[in-house]
Amino acid sequence: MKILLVSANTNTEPYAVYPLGIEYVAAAVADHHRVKVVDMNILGSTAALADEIRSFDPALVGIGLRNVDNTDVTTPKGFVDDYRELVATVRENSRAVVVLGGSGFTIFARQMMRFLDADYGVAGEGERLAQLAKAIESGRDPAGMPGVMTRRDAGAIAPPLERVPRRRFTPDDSVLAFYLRRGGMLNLQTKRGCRFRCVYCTYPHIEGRRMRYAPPAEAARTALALQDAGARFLFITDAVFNADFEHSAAVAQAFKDAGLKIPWGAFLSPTDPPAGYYERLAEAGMTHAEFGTEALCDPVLGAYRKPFRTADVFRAHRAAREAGLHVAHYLLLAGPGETPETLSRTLDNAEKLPRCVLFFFCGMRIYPHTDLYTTALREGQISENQSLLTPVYYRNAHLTEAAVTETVRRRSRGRLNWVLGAGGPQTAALMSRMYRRGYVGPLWEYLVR
Ligand code: B12
Repeated sequence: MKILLVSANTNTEPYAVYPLGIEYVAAAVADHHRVKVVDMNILGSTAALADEIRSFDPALVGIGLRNVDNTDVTTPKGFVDDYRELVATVRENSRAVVVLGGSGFTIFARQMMRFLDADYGVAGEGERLAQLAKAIESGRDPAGMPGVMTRRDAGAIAPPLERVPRRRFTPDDSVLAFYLRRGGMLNLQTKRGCRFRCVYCTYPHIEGRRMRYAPPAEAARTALALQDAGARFLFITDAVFNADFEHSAAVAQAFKDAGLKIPWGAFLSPTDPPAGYYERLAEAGMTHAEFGTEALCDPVLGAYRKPFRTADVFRAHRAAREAGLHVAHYLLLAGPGETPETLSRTLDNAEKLPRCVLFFFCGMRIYPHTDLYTTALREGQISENQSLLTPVYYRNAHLTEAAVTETVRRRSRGRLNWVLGAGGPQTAALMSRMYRRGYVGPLWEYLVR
């Protein structure tokens, strides 16, 4: 059958992100169906989408929902109303079956099915669309298939696939050109799954807890293919790249052996690294380390259930800096356990981290399928039937988000390297001007002080 896959993401803050998830889904169905991928970042309007639908005339339209909102209390933005308009456009222009998927969908699958009035959804890994499409084509009822949601049956997330599917990167020039013009950044996944138990985090739900690895040589082949297609920077999208020191170091070694020339970056946990770890990554071309640090105060790190303590952060920071990497830390303030004293301690310690950028997120969004959700339920902050599609932030007993934002704003005055949230629209506008002038990559290194 004809399948149209739509990447619905039009968020360009901090920058436009290449739709990697849709690429995996397209590869999973391409052998048995005629597949076309469209990207709302490129189409630009639902009118243009309507034209695509009418000319391709698909029997199934799969819509990839990556973001629900920007999780930023300082400049909040939501995207689900746009998605509703998108589904309405599909309905007005075809009789195709509508299937939803993507990380944002996976977090809120039940609510999204209802809110967007979809026929089916695939929660978790979208490669399972292959089985769903087969069932639809042969007239079988897909209810009960792993990961499949129907109108009647809410279903459950499927157990993770045994292996990370091999990426079949077949460059689509128009899509590539769009992203290559804006910072030259493409992305790459070297494993799926997250074994950590951070109280607020959705990653183990989206990707599963069991880590499944792409063979390092295969990751390196993909990296080279991306480089050959024109990428000038690679972002590794793994939940936590160094969650397995051995595999991540082997991936770096494979990049080096394959002769990868372009720089790359990744999300890391500031756990105490083995000797020489960051040197090995740097020698293989890593330039940007983005640490999910969240707090610099041990009782808060404990309450967030982070797998490290403040002393580890300083050690990881030093090791990454000594290896010559650009370093950023993401901080997540006002979660459970935060008090005015712990906040001061985190900010005092932040001042002691030399030569880096700090991104401060002032408020912890409550997501279903997390321990924070259970805590917020128990504390009466949310109710069981409440939809969290419109963000609800954890209500800290001692501090409001506004008070925390004000404190961070005050203490960050005059410091270019202390950024509220991801920087908001001004930062994104500045970045896109720099991209137009030929700058490459995440660009936050220009703020390092
Ligand atoms: C890496 C990452 C980033 C990197 C991306 C770098 C890059 N160049 O690629 C950076 C740091 C830039 C980033 C930024 C942001 N991110 Co982010 N990011 C991630 C992360 C960790 C991985 C995303 C990824 O690429 N995964 C790998 C691909 C292969 O997986 P996938 O896209 O999920 O696709 C699979 C399935 O979802 C499904 N699928 C996908 N599409 C479709 C379509 C159909 C039809 C079907 C059936 C299935 C399907 O199948 C795919 C293959 O199995 C996720 C969390 C996570 N663990 O998923 C958050 C996540 C996507 N980010 C999130 C957010 C909020 C943001 C920001 C808004 C944050 C901010 N305030 O700046 C920005 C938005 C950027 C933008 N322009 O859109 C949220 C989205 C949920 C929400 N609240 O909206 C997530 C889920 C994290 C969270 N808080 O839970 N992010």
